[in-house]
Amino acid sequence: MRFATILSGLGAIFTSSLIAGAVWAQDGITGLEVVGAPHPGGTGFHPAVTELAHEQQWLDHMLLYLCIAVVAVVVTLLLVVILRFNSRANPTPAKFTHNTPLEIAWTLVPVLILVVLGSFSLPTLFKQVEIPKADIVVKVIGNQWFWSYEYPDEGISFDAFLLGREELEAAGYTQDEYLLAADNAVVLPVNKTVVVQVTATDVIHAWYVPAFAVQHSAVPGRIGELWFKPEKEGIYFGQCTTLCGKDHAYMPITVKVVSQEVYDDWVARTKTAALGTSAPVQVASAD
Ligand SMILES: [Cu+2]
Repeated sequence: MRFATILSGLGAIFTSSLIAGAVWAQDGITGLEVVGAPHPGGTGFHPAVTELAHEQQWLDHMLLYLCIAVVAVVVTLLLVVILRFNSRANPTPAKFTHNTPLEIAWTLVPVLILVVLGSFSLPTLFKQVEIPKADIVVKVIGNQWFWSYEYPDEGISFDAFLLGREELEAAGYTQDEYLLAADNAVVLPVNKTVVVQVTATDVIHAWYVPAFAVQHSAVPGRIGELWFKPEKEGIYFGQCTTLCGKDHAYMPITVKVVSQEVYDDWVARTKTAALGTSAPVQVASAD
């Protein structure tokens, strides 16, 4: 029974890797590796592919080690108190109530830890909100329940809807990528500074791509900005991260990072083709 389960699991992995090897979709971009995606049982981050993501993940690990050190010190002190100062080991307790050097130490040490933390995390925080000069600008609009994208400099606009389970393979994705794959991906060139302007039409949504370490609320009537510079070609998945109504879980984000040549080709093809439902509609003239 267990052997059969393992066999079928291995079969599924083999099949999915075969399918993943030949990713294609209606944008005509094939052969991209899926880089930024969750994995069953995974607890870590998506692979970091932007400067911000590298810095944030380094900060997270540094914080984790610092927390472990603090917990170790506190647990050791607790154990010392429990073992050395219980009523049997220490029947007549000391009566003093103050110890000035100790009080100065337990005030200064946390202050020092906070200063160290701030000196490492604030530069990354500022880097995140100081928007550099863009090579590509993309406007992202959250709707109940899909995303609209505009490339103002290229005159491209399209909507991105969730791909149904039955549509995944035809678009080059696997069943594991259900709720992550959208019918139209955001296509971007590798190693270019991308500035994303985020807004919404109805309620508050949030645009989030973990591998780029970017997330911004999409608020109706406001434009927020984020930036990133992806270092690796591939497919990256994200999701709406502000509860925006009943279909909140069904408005995924798919980003394809490609070479400059593939991007230029995609721009040229997309300008002439009607993508999604936001393509200009031909209205019959009155006369
Ligand atoms: Cu949402």
